[in-house]
Amino acid sequence: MSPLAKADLFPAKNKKKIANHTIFVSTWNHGVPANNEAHQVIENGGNIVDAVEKGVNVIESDPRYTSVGYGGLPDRDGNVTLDAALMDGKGNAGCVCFLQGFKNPISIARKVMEETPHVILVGEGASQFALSQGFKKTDLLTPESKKAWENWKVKAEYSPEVNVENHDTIGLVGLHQGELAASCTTSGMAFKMHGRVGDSPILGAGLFTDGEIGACAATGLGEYVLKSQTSFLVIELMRQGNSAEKACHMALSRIKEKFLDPNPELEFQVGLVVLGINGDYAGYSLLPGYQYALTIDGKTELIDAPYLIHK
Ligand code: SD4
Repeated sequence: MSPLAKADLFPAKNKKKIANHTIFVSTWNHGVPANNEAHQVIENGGNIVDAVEKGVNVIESDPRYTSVGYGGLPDRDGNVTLDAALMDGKGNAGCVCFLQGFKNPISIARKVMEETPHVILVGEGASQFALSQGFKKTDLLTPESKKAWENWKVKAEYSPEVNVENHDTIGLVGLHQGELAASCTTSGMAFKMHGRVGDSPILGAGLFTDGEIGACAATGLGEYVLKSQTSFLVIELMRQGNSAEKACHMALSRIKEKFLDPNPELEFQVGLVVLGINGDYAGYSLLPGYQYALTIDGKTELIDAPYLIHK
């Protein structure tokens, strides 16, 4: 039997030519400043990995966003624990999970990618690595996030909210001169169990990049994104010739059929951003209320995403 050609094993149907534009797509309203920064990095001569890292750094460092980095809401014991990952189109990737005391976990994830033989570092080991790379320890709990935790403790009920304040995890996917990359960073679900890690730092779930096809990132209730390998699935559906929007629709339908349809009492949000090598982009969510930011050659808009479940 003759060996299968690569094209038979991984057929990229409808492969279109590489888009000659610089495009960023990111989750939620905080995607606007993130995309703008990412575009500026390109303008200043940076590459696509620099752009998706520095773009989300802006949100990580801003305490007004209580779902990412500094000022992120803590776990139920009052600890801010961060997850982040970055992946380029060649399959290089770095991830940090359950990281405490550093403002910019995405930059530490990038160092894991570039400076270690590994892909994922967690907890204390990730902290030691960060210190060895010159990152400074910071207290991430702001007076506001501490107060929110103290208010939560009065009832101490864990119930993930849909579309919290119109921001959540930031996932950013970008394309420049035929190079793709994705980043994803979060403080995870507010008031989660200590030690919980979500989808955001896990390749295939919270993000995935294939340089021949596209890049995808996810936000929302990570447990279901993990169990569905949503970002990987979206890219594989695009490989089969589906548009970015159709691939999102199909991947979110998988979550609905598997988890929501059999359990009518369940309600949770999952939102996606996707960008194909050909410039085809989409944002899509399970429920209404999700927005994504789109920047094409420096022009940014915030878009209400189409959604799957119309009640
Ligand atoms: C997670 N997807 O940790 C992330 C962020 C989040 O509601 O908190 N979503 O599950």
